[in-house]
Amino acid sequence: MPSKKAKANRPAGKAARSSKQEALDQFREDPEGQLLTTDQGLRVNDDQNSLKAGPRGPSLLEDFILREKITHFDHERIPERVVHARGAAAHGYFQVERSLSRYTRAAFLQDPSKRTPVFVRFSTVAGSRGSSDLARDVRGFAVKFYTEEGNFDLVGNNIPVFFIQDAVKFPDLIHAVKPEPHNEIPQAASAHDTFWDFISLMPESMHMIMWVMSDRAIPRSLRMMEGFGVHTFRLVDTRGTARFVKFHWKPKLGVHSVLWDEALKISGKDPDFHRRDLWEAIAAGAYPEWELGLQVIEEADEHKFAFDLLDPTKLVPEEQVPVERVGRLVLDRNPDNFFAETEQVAFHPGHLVPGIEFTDDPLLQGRLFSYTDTQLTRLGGPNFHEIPINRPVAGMHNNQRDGHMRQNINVGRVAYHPNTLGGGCPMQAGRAAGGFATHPVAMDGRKVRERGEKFFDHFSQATLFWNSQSDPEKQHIVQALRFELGKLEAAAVRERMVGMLAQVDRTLAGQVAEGLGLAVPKLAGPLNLSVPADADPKKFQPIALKQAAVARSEALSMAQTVKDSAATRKVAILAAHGVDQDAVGAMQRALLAAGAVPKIVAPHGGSLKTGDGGALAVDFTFLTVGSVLFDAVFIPGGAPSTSALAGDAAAVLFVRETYKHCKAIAATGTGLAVLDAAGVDAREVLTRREGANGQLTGAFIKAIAQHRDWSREAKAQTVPA
Ligand code: HDE
Repeated sequence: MPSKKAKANRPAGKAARSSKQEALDQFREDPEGQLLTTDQGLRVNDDQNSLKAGPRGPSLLEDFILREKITHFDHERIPERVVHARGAAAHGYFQVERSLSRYTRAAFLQDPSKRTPVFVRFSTVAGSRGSSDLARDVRGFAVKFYTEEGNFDLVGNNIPVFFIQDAVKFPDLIHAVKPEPHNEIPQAASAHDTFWDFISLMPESMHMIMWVMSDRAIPRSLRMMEGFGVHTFRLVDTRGTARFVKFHWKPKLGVHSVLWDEALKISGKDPDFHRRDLWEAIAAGAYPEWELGLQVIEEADEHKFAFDLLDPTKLVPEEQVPVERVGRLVLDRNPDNFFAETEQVAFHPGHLVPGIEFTDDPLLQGRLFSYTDTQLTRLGGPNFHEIPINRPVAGMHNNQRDGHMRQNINVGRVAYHPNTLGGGCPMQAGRAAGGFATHPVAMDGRKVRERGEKFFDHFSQATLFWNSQSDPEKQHIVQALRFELGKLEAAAVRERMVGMLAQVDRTLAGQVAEGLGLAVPKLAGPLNLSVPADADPKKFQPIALKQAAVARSEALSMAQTVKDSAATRKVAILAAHGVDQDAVGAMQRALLAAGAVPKIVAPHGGSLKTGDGGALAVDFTFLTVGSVLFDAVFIPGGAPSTSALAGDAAAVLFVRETYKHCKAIAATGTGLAVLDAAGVDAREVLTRREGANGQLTGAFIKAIAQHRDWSREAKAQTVPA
């Protein structure tokens, strides 16, 4: 029976619980009103003292209660994921908008009235489990759909391409980016020699490098990221017609990022920034939402593109194949227990349902091996599918038996197929009964260690990405590369990287080189590639730059993203004793009505005396938060309050940083004095010296929805902070 407490944890007003929630309920503990027991159910009378020979004597080995408790504690940790160790997850559901029967037979994609339960885990890649959320990194975006035909996992990222083309290079890539092995420095950062040494020898990584040096790699929120299946997959319909497909997740709140300077500071102020943001939004009922997008390509069109559909370092420009929006992903419930759910969930790109299949992408093919293999070490054996979070809601019946920590109690004497003694059960399922039958893809080839010819076009999509960026985005890429390469000790690696960037775009290379104090090589030098022994190096040179079919792709820039809502944005209202309560109240009401989250930030905790003699509760102090944890700042008037703030270095820094990071700022009445103290030009922000605030609040909310005013960026650099 689900416990009272478990019921209380569920979002109020939700429709009937999903089958997955019901399945999880069986395993949910209810400690409320219970007596303490050992693991064997023995009630414990003293949990404060171990058993000793006399009050001051040695502990006794026979104390089985102490031994059981300590032994369990000693084994609490399991190996963290070798990549994607740092993660946060949530439950929710997926629903198609209309049947996708024209593309796929997958049952969960047929009926728009049906909600399929999901568990979604977001992650960074390089850092350890305890690392900062704000590392410059690609983010994992892994979705487990608990469908009635079994689990389907879409194990993707927030960037549509990858560093490498072939699985055999994955351990090298990860060894290069992880902390260097001799001193384990740096944590969760690519700004070090081994990473760039490897990258400077891997021209195929240049497209991905453009993305990870862009603001995409430092999201404002996990709720404001796109997701991508990365590889090309296949959809197969009931008639057996197959089509290629690229999967996309489009966030309802748009794609937004922070600045690198903020990322560095957030890592200090709140390294849990992203997981806290996800948790708080769900707890507040502001459920994160994405639309599922499909780019569907007929099999006959496989070779129509300048690039190879099997190459995971290439994307299909949306101008060439539009993204069809077909369904909705909503996250509406936080996990009950981080370890049991977020840590123990096991994803696998080979967890498929009939109607969805993979392709021969050589990176994906390697992944099909890796994910089960890694669980054997991480989760300790072959029964990880029995852990509640991994169990399918569709029944599990087969002749797999035994192994570490087996939980199912299989009955009867038959554990083989075919059999007559078990009535032939469990029986194979025909297609009509949902049996998975691999699409019979034609294959013809020699056994070789080679890549398709088009895989060697390494730069044209890197150039396409660069050309598609807005000016501020380009500047951020240049700064990111200056930062990363500026951290290198090996000068030769730095130079090699500038040479590599010159192949993408000479202006880009020139700007990066200028920051590093280097010159851009006149002609791109011979690329020092890793080629197989005995191979003809010419065969491994990148092929000549092709004229890309698309010169610019709007979808690759964040400039045109959704900017219509201030919902869930955090707004700091700076106040001290004597603050103008009317101004605070009006702004709070307007922000709350827009779905934003106003918080009072003051020089001290407790409450403030307002100008009209009332009291205002303080949420945070300048010591416990920083401007980087907010999206915008409002400075209400009230002479005693604003003169205290103008004289408080922490408050002044708060305002300066908000300005420098191009966020919305509003000030009313004597609040303008605080702008002055911060050296912020009042003409650049929203102000109202006196009178009603109606217009100001509206303009402020609009400015927050815009996310940032990048036009301010260059000027803001001159304000000292
Ligand atoms: Fe993964 N990857 N990966 N990966 N990956 C893992 O599996 C691996 C790749 C991705 O939240 C591991 O259970 C290989 C691409 C995500 O639990 C491991 C290769 C993409 C997650 C593994 C790749 C991903 C993982 C570590 C190259 C984007 C986190 C723990 C052949 C499409 C899932 C685990 C979660 C996790 C191997 C490349 C996404 C070791 C060998 C490309 C989102 O099995």
